[in-house]
Amino acid sequence: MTFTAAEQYCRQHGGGHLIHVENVQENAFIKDQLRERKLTFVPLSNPWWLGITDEETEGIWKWFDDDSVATYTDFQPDDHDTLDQDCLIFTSVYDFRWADVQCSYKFPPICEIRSEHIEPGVVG
Ligand SMILES: [Ca+2]
Ligand SMILES: [Ca+2]
Repeated sequence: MTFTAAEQYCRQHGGGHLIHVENVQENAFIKDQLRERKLTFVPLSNPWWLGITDEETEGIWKWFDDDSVATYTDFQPDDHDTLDQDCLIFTSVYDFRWADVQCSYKFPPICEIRSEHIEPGVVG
């Protein structure tokens, strides 16, 4: 699903949002979870949406849930300031560092409800 559809999905499944990664500990936790999952999805780059975008101001990444500017980020090098790529994914291509892509691409969401992380495989 697209970035917008993914956020909608999270709201409709438990009232959460696409994941907001606050700090290095949370990021490491999620990356570990993603690494443990087998690469059964197509494409095999195993992409997952984060709840963040720089659609409003190019290069200023804001979390979608509370409109706050990201303080902690884990961009894969040299790939977070492309004009037409305003959304971010975790992808195994970069060992789950964050890569920017077009928001219209279709990837699965990682939803977050408060401090719990719920992945699509779990919620159906
Ligand atoms: Ca969080
Ligand atoms: Ca951009």
